[in-house]
Formats: sequence, C-alpha cells, structure tokens
Amino acid sequence: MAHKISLVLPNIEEEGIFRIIRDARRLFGNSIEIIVVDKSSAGYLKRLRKSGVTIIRQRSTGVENAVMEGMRRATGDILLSTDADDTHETAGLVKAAKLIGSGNADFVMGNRMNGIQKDAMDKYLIFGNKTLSFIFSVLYMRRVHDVLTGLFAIDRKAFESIKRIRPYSVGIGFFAIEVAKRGYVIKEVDIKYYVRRHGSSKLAKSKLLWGMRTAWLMFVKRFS
Ligand SMILES: Nc1nc2c(ncn2[C@@H]2O[C@H](COP(=O)(O)OP(=O)(O)OP(=O)(O)O)[C@@H](O)[C@H]2O)c(=O)[nH]1
Ligand SMILES: [Mg+2]
Repeated sequence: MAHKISLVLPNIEEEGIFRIIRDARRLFGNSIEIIVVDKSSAGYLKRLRKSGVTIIRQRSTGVENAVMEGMRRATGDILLSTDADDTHETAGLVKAAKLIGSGNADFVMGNRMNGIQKDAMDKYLIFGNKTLSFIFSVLYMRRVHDVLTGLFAIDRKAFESIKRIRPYSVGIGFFAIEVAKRGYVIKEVDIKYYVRRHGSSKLAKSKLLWGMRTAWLMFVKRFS
C-alpha cells in the first residue's frame, strides 16, 4: 500500500497488545507507525517499551481522549485504531485501510455483528449495541450496525476536520458522530470478535447506564 499508515492503540495493561503489534507489523510492514496511548503501571510499561512503539502517557481520562491524543500525534495519511485487548480481528484493519485508500470511504468501522465468536459478547450487550446502532442510523441517516466497535479507520482529511473537538464519552461513536455531521462517507467492514483472554474490562462498570448516556449524547449532538 502506497499510503503511510498510523495505528493508535488505547491501552491499560493489556496483554493482548503484544500480539496486535506483531500482527500489525506483519500485515502492514515494519514501517507502520504504532502509537500506544497508555495508562499502565511502571512494570508493564517497561515491557511495552521493548516493543519499539511510540508511547504516550495519557493524563486525561477515557478511551476517546486516548485515541484522539494518539491520532493528533500520528503522521500517517490513513489513521487506524483498535482496542488493545486483542478481541477485534486485527486483519480487519487491512480491509478498513484499503477502503479508505480506494477513496470510497472517509471513515470505516469494523462491524463485529456477523462475526461474534462463541461467548465473546453477552446477549444483552448484543441487544444494546444493535439498539444504539439503530438510533445512530436514524439520527445521522447512515446505516451502521456496530456503533460500539473498537476498530476503525479514518482518512487524514476527515480527521483534520475534527481533531480540535474535545471528545465526549461515547466510545468510538464520538468519531462516527463528528464525521457524520460533516457529511463524510461512512462504511463498514465485517470483522471477527473474539473472547477477551486476559484481564478484565477497563470501561464503565455499568454498561446499561453507559448505554443510556450514549443514546442521550447521540441525540444531543445531532441537534447541537
Ligand atoms: N489509554 C486508555 N485506554 C483505555 C481507557 N479505557 C479503556 N481503555 C482501553 O480501551 C480498550 C477498550 O476497553 P475494554 O476494557 O476492552 O472495553 P470493552 O471492550 O467494553 O470491555 P470487554 O468486553 O471486557 O473487553 C482496551 O484496549 C482498554 O485497555 C482509558 O481511559 N485510557
Ligand atoms: Mg474489550
């Protein structure tokens, strides 16, 4: 691929990140820029440093801020991000980057809904995600099936238009909302979603409350 690629990984002590870094270099070549926006302990950080990635220590809170800070630092023409817990199929980043590179999309989301592996996502989370995706689709007039995905790609030009916005807490939905508001083309690629093998969730304790807040913010941002 002729484009320069940057990959941003939001990370709190994820063991899965080491495999993602290896896979990303295999898939895109060693010239890929990998930026980890990190909130881990000193011991873990020592191990991460050995992998040769760029590390930003995050002082703000939240995964949206982490991804935003990493992308502001990134120098690629195509910017990628995925959760660092190795649950999202890393090869999906290639499909997403190709779609951006072809000029047919400005923002590509990894849709997990057709590739959920056994026990990878609770039934009520699937329901919640489908509901929020439907709400997003109606409000922003673009069909999206997995608005809570952790894997996406964005074109440099689209990113430049939103990079000064202060992220609000709706996960990757923040990026989807802001690019949709500016009329950019959003597409999806199907990816597999695997069981989390190490550690536990770093996001909100109550996913129900978080989901309700997300729906509310999607609504508010649509009309602001
Ligand atoms: N830098 C940074 N990373 C974060 C923060 N919150 C979550 N993450 C990372 O963001 C990604 C998504 O968080 P997860 O804990 O996997 O959230 P989740 O997928 O809803 O939860 P699980 O289903 O249990 O995996 C992971 O790579 C986390 O390590 C944060 O505040 N700062
Ligand atoms: Mg996860």
